[in-house]
Amino acid sequence: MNDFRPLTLHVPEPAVRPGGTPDFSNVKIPKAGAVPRPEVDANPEDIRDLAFSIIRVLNRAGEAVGPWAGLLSDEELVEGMRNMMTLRTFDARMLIAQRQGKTSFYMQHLGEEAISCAFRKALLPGDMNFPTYRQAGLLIASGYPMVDMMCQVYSNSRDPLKGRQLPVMYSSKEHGFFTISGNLATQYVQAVGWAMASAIRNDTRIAAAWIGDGSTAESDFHAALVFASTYKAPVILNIVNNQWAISTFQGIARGGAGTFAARGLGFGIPSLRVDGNDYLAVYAVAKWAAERARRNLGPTLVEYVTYRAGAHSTSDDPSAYRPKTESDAWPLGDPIIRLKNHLVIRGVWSEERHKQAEAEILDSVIAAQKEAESYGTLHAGGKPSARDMFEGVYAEMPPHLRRQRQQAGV
Ligand SMILES: Cc1ncc(C[n+]2csc(CCOP(=O)(O)OP(=O)(O)O)c2C)c(N)n1
Ligand SMILES: [Mg+2]
Repeated sequence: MNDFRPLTLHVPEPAVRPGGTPDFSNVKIPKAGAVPRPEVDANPEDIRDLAFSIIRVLNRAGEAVGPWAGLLSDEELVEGMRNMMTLRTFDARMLIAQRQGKTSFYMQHLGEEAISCAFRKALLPGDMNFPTYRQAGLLIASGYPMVDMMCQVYSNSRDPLKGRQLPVMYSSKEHGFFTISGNLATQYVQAVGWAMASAIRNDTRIAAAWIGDGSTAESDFHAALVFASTYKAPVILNIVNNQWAISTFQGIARGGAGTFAARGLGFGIPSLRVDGNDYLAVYAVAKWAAERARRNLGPTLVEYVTYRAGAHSTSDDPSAYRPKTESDAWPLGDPIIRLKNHLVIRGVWSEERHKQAEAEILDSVIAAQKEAESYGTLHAGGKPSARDMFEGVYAEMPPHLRRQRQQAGV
């Protein structure tokens, strides 16, 4: 016998549940421009604070302020705006297509467009992303044909992946977009391995790993950080903290660390938090991290603070686990509206121009969709050939597969 009380576990709970008033008082937001910009070769010990703050460039008035501002030209920012608007329009059309039964599944980026679109600009040709399913902006911002993306979503006769992947799990070596795996976090170790291989070959190409807040709870995440830290691999370790992992709030995977960025500190990896809804801040931080990797200074961990405004996927109903108005209460706003306000202040955008761009983009997305649908959708028209499933795995087809192909008569 002893005097101890029975042990209990601590199970974190989200601040509010459906029916409650949204509460983001736990998200401490510094003023835009307030966080210093260290040299890329700063001693990691001296910049630990960056893991607990939020780097922001665009202020409430839409001005770009502080030491992380001033890196992009008017033309580049307008291009960024169009990329984000294209991604949002693409998402909206594919969501409807899923409801119409033209595809089985879709995942949208609503509210997170700035992250993948701005990050892509900081990379060079040959660099490789190891993305999750919520970074299609990497493809859009690199000029990957939208028709090919749609054909993948429809699993039709022109699907570049021949029906082998779940919709939205794209792959394009040429566009620096490694094949997406549905097994969360596996891409994190692969990214670090790819980066190490690049260094072993004395190449100059760098890698970018991507993961969601929830998936950082996977052991692959931690294994990747060990290798990246020990060998100073040329990799950018991105964590997209969109507050939710399907119905699980970020407090579960975050644990006691305070922030996701703080995870990097125990590995001696410079770790930054950035406003994920601020196109300029995302670009500035990505550029800083890319320079570190390219100058052989090693990995950088970046936490993008954002909010998943849409459902997790077309199979999810967020009203079951969070207040309906929560996304309106998100204090970092909407990335498209924020960049729009900034462009208006710079004198290179206007309400009319915005409406015109929306109409043009919608026209081009609809045109791409018409073309993609002419090659088939889930239940109608062309499909990948059954013969395709025997191709592309072995350099020379083994006899047992040849026999199976003959039996299938394809
Ligand atoms: C290893 C593994 N476990 C669970 C799942 C099921 N699953 C798919 S997405 C997801 C949530 C991931 O949340 P997060 O990492 O925050 O990314 P987000 O969807 O918010 O972008 C889960 C649990 C899976 N695909 N793989
Ligand atoms: Mg998440």
